Amino acid sequence: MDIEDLATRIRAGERRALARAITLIESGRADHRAAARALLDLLADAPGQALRIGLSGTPGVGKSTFVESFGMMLTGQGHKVAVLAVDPSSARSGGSILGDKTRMERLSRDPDAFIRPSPSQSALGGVARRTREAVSLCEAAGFDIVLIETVGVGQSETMVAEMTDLFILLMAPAGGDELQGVKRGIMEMADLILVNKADGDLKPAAERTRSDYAGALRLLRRRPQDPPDFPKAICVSALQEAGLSDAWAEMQALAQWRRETGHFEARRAEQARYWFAEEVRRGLLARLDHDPAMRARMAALGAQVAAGETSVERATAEMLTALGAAP
Ligand SMILES: Nc1nc2c(ncn2[C@@H]2O[C@H](COP(=O)(O)OP(=O)(O)O)[C@@H](O)[C@H]2O)c(=O)[nH]1
Ligand SMILES: [Mg+2]
Repeated sequence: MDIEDLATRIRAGERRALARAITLIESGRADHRAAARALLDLLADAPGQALRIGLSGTPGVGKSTFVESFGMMLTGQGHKVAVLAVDPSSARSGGSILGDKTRMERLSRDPDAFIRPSPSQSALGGVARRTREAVSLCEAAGFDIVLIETVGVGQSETMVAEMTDLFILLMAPAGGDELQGVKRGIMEMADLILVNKADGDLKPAAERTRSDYAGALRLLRRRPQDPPDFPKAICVSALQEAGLSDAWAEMQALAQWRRETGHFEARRAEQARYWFAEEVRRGLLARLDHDPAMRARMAALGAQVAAGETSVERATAEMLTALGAAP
């Protein structure tokens, strides 16, 4: 594979080259990893950083429908939009990707959009690395808006929030006057809550839900990275394409305020520090799990500890020394 040629074609904005490069970074093969690193290195100085937007919400809330209509609105305004999906459950429910493709039919045919479904991979750490690398590739290819869609399960939201500039939570209208069982941590991460399906019979419920969340957000928190009138909750209808330009105006206003106050760059710097530390931890653990010599040593020391031939403490010190991480 000619990595230089691939890099050139990505810089030229070729979507097929971009898709191939993402397949390369998704591969676990050692030679592919080396090629992926070389590619990312070649593209490291590529101009143009995108606004990175995370989008989360439980299955069925309308994420794919929203991405389709929101994405179409943005490309209509001259933006180039990349959509990446993070779905830790997709290994099990392969069907969700098919569903997404049909719901994003217009966007997937739009020459100014690029859609990449979630790789069916299990370990969240691996997904995190691949998604971050995919974001870099999309930016190198000239996409100025990167949407990362994730389902509201497990740690995937935290992971997506740690790699985006804005984190949007999509909600459905609640049936009664009760707040939906949203985890507090997610409410604390959200920069903007969009209550979707504010149309037809659901409209009054959506408005009630919106006002409940707006109240809850005000009570819940005050963060330094928010302007005085944030966090906000607004109503949208992805299906009827209503409220989308309002939602975009709020996102832009928030990003602009953060840029002017230094919070935008500070957050990116903090994220870089976070992922650096994560990757080092991951690398150490990977060595423990995959390096045959280390595994053999682990097994041998484990057997000695079990047989009472050495103490837990002594075996631990020996193992950590072997890993180059002497206690
Ligand atoms: N009434 C209404 N239905 C919607 C809206 N957005 C999505 N839906 C419907 O909700 C269902 C789930 O949508 P989907 O985009 O697949 O949700 P996802 O699982 O979060 O990606 C589909 O039947 C959509 O047609 C909306 O704004 N209004
Ligand atoms: Mg979906």
